[in-house]
Amino acid sequence: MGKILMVLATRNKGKLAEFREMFKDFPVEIKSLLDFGSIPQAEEDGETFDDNAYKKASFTAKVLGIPVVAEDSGLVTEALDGAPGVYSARYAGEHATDKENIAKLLKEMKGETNRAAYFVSVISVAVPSGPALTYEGRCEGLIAETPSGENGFGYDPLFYYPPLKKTFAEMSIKEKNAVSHRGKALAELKQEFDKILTWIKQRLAETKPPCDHHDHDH
Ligand code: ITT
Repeated sequence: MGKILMVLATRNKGKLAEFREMFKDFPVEIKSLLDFGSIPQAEEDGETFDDNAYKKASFTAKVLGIPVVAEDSGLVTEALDGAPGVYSARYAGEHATDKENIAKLLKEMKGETNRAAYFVSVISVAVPSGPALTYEGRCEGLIAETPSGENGFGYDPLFYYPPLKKTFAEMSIKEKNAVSHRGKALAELKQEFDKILTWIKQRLAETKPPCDHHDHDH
């Protein structure tokens, strides 16, 4: 059987690698926006992860005219009233690097004894006509006092996961996927995969013009 194409509306290579690892035993080929050259970018101005995941997925599905998967994620800390939250990617400024974001978070957390935090991942599967399905995962941990580890991306060197006594940056992709916010959301997506494909087919059939039966009926 041929592979099913999954277009992931992301330019984040770390996310892409985690999606690919999760689906490596599935007949799925994952492409990202990095494979499409320059296409318009969705505005990520939502107040919630849900809003932004849906915006990215539905906008890109409309632009490309095919079903699209998008993910919005971020780090939520108790001590900073939820920051960096939906601003996680640009916490230290519009085009901030991971290093700059880490430095800013460490500065803001300086002297805080409450280091509790969690990561959230919301995955949205959208068709060009608008409807979407949503999956969510969370992972609780602590903000470390100093960065540790080389793997992963974003805030991984600062996110300490007590059950494994490691930061996310000290884990392999496989280890991280087994416990992370994204891994949990992806596990749900995988489990529901057949249902999602059926849902997509139904949505695509609904939006076809009523008399457009030429291809299959004759
Ligand atoms: P796309 O919108 O192109 O997918 P992005 O990096 O802008 O990429 P988001 O808007 O979802 O993605 O921002 C998520 C940010 O949250 C990300 O840039 C990291 O800073 C942080 N983040 C999310 N998941 C993470 C993870 O597993 N490990 C470390 N940091 C993470």
